[in-house]
Amino acid sequence: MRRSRAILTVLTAAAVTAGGFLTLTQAANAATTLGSAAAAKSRYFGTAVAAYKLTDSVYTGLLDTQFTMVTPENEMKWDATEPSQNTFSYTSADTIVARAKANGQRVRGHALAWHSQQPSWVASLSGTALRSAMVNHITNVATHYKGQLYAWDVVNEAFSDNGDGSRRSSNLQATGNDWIEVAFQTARAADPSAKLCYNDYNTDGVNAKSTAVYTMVKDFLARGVPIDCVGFQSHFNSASPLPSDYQANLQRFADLGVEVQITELDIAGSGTAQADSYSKVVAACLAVSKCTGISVWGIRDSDSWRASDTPLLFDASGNPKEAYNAVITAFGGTTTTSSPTTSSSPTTGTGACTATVANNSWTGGFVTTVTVKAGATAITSWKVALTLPTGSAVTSTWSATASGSSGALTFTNASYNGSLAAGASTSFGFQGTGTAFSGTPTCTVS
Ligand code: G2I
Repeated sequence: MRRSRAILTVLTAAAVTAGGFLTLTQAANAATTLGSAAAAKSRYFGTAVAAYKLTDSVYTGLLDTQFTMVTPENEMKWDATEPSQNTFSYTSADTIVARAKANGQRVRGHALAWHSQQPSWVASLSGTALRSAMVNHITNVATHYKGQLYAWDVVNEAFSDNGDGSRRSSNLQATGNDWIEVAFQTARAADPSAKLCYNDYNTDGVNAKSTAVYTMVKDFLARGVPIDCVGFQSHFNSASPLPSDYQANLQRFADLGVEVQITELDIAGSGTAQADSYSKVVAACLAVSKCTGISVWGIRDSDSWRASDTPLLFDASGNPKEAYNAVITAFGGTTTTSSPTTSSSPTTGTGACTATVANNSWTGGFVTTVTVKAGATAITSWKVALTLPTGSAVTSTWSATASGSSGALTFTNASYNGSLAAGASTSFGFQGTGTAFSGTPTCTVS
C-alpha cells in the first residue's frame, strides 16, 4: 500500500513535468478544503450551522466551500420544533436543510430526545403523558425530515458524569429506563433511512461514562434495538483534554458494529498546541475505518458556544488558523494558499477515471456511495453513468448533480470535487427507494 502510494506520487510529479504547464498547486487542488481533504479519505467534514447567520456572507462563503455535512446547532431541538404541544415549527431547520441540499451537503439531525432545551410545556408532564409526548415528538419530527437526513442524534447526553456509569437523572429518565430504546424504535419507524445515533460528551476516552454507553449499545444490538452510530461530541479544553485513548475508544465502539462519528468537535487553545490536538483527532478517525466523519461545532471562533476559548478552525474574521492547516494536512491534503494557475495544460482533464459503488440497503430503500478515482493523470471534472434497476428511484443526492431520478442516470461533479490529482479519489452519494444499483458504473472526464 505504502509502496503503491509512493509510485503514484512519482507519477504525479512526472506528469506535471511532462505537461510543462501544470503546477503542483493545480495538481493538488483536489484536497485544499476541509471537505475535499476529508472526502479524499472517504470521510465527511461538517459543521454546526445557525440559521440566523445564513445572511452573513463570510459565514456562508466558508460554509459552502469548506464543509460537506451540516448539523443545525439549535433549530431541530425540541424547543425549536414543538414550541407548544403538538404544534410543530420547522421554518429555521427547513432553511438549513434546503440550503445544504442545494449545495450538495448532507445533514445530521440534532437532537430528538434530550433533557435540555425542552419547550416549557414539557415541564408540566411526567409518566406516561411525558412518554407519549416524547414519542409523538419523535414521530412528527423524524417523519417531517424522512429520507432527507444522513443521521439523527436520536438521544443526546443521557448518561451522568458521576463516574458510576449511571443514567443522568432527568424527566425523560423518570418515565422508565426503556425511554432510550423507545426513542430509537420510534425514530426507525418514522424514518428508516436515517442512521440512528446516540450522542454524548465526556465519552471520548475509555471511562465509566463511555463504558456505560458501550454496554448499552452492545445490549441494543444483541436485542435488536435499532442503533447505527455513536456520536462523540469531543468538546476539549484544559480541564477535559483530548484523551490518549481516544482512538482505542472509537475502535471499541466500531468493533461492536456501529459507525462512529465525531459530532461537535472544538478544542480550546491556540497555535501549535491546538493544531496538534486537531491533527490527532483526524488521525484517530482515519485509523478507525468505521469513523465516517468529523463535524466541528461552529465555523469561526466567534460562532462558538464558548467563543472566548477560540476553539474552532477559523478566526473571527474568517481567516484559517494553524489548526485549519493541521486538519487538511492530517487528511493528506495540501494547504497551499497560492491561487490556482489558469494555464490550459494539455494534461489537465484528459486523464481517465474509475468509479465503484458501496451500498447500504434495507427493505425498500438504499444509500449508495460512489467513489470516483482519477487515473495516472489529474482530472478537472467527472461524470458517472449507471442505470438504476427498474422501479428504483433516487430521492436525494449529495456531492454531485444527478440528471434525473430513475433509469439511466448521470452524476456530474459538484463545483468543489471535480478536480482530482492523479490517483486521488472523492466520493458522492445518493439515497433512493427500491433496489440499489450494484454493478460498476462508467466514469468519464470531459
Ligand atoms: O453546549 C454545547 C453543545 C453540547 N452538546 C449538545 C449541543 O446541542 C450543545 O449545543 C449548544 C449550542 O451550541 C448553543 O447555541 O446548546 C446550547 C443550549 O444547550 C445552545 O445555547 C443556546 C442558549 O443557551 C440559548 O440561550 C439560546 O437561545 O442557544 C440558544 C439559541 O441561540
